[in-house]
Amino acid sequence: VAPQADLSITDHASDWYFAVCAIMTVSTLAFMAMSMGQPRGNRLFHYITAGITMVAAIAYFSMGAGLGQAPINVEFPRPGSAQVGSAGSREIFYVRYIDWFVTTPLLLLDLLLTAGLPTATILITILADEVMIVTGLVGALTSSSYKWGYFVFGMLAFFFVFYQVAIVGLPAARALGAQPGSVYLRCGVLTLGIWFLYPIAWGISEGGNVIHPDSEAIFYGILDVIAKPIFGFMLILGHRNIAPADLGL
Ligand code: RET
Repeated sequence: VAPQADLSITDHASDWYFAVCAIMTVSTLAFMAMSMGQPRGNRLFHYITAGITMVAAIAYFSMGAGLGQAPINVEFPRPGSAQVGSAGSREIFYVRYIDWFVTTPLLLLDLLLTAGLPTATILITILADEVMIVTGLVGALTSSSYKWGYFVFGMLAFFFVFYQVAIVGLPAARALGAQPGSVYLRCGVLTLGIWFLYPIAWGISEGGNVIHPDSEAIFYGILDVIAKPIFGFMLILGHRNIAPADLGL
């Protein structure tokens, strides 16, 4: 296996991380500006979505500065690295998980409120989501192969979230009318399609130590831009044609 390119973008003051920080910041300002064109009672989805990108902007600021990370011991360094077969270390950006712990429940709230689901259904889905993120964090910080145990718990929680969004949410959104049905379908498909790639990124980064942390930065960065700002614009533009009262809000 050829050595993997070391782009030195996870060392310190990374332009890539700061670029994603800028995208998140500009999106936050755009969502707040868009809210001003609406009566106060119609701003719920703008506020939730702006909160999501604001938290991400701060997480990316931290990672750009080389902060919010800690090294863990890795027994089998990635293929191609000079340390193959020996012990080494890998930086784990735990600040991602602090971001996700706050923002993934808000993303689910955006989606599940659009489907008008009962409070109990929304709460249990968010609880499963928090289990998914925390097991991912603890697994990422674990050096021994017990980390894969945490990954399995996280995947089980993820399947529960997936089920609620796909099987429970879609018919509920459609029952509310053509507009909520179509916004939910578009945003839901985007969400499930993108969220599915996170455990894959985890498996080859924090999990298996297969790709360089620089590649991890690019992988998660692209996913985060699609899952937060792009999802957010789709959702907010879709809600222009839906009255909050139609969703029971
Ligand atoms: C982990 C590892 C444990 C198993 C699973 C995971 C899924 C994470 C997901 C994260 C989504 C993050 C988003 C961030 C927005 O910018 C924790 C990686 C299933 C789905 C949408």
